[in-house]
Amino acid sequence: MTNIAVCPGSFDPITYGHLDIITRGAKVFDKVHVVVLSNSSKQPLFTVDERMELIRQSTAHLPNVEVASFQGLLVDYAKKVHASAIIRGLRAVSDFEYEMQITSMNRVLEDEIETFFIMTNNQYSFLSSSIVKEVSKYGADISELVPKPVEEALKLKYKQAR
Ligand code: COD
Repeated sequence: MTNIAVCPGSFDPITYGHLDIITRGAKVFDKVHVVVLSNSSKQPLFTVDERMELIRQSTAHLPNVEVASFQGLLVDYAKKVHASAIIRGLRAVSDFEYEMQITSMNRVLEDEIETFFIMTNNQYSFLSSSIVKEVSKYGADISELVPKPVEEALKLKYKQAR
């Protein structure tokens, strides 16, 4: 039996924190689908296609990772690709309440799919897409926080916006 997991997120844009949980998930599951979904409480900087391309470039070295996007419910995507698991990352206590809420909602929608949490690597415990965008906007060095293609895409985005 192939163990398939979905690693969902906004990935606006992918950071080393995301990449760390994707990499660790890919060691445990036979296949990991990294899927860009819409979070109705967030206004994205990058288009869905841009986010997917940045994830593709950043995960090209991981042969069992596939990148996709989906307009709709996460559990519907998981069923479509026959995934038995959802992978999420946990940083701080502040993540817990939100994660518990969406995990419970997903379980109400589909109780056959289990959510697994991967604890952040200490090195990335403070890291989020929002904080990267915030400092990048003012020209800070983000080379330790995001893969190279993301660093370049952010430079371009903010130069165009200025
Ligand atoms: N270390 C470890 N994990 C991290 C780090 C880090 N530094 N940074 C981020 N992560 C984890 C997050 O905790 C999360 O688990 C994952 O990476 C993705 O993070 P984001 O911020 O890119 O993605 P979110 O939280 O905005 O994703 C929310 C979804 C888009 C998955 C959600 O809104 C969704 O499922 N939307 C589709 C509609 C749906 O099905 N809704 C029902 C559920 S409410």
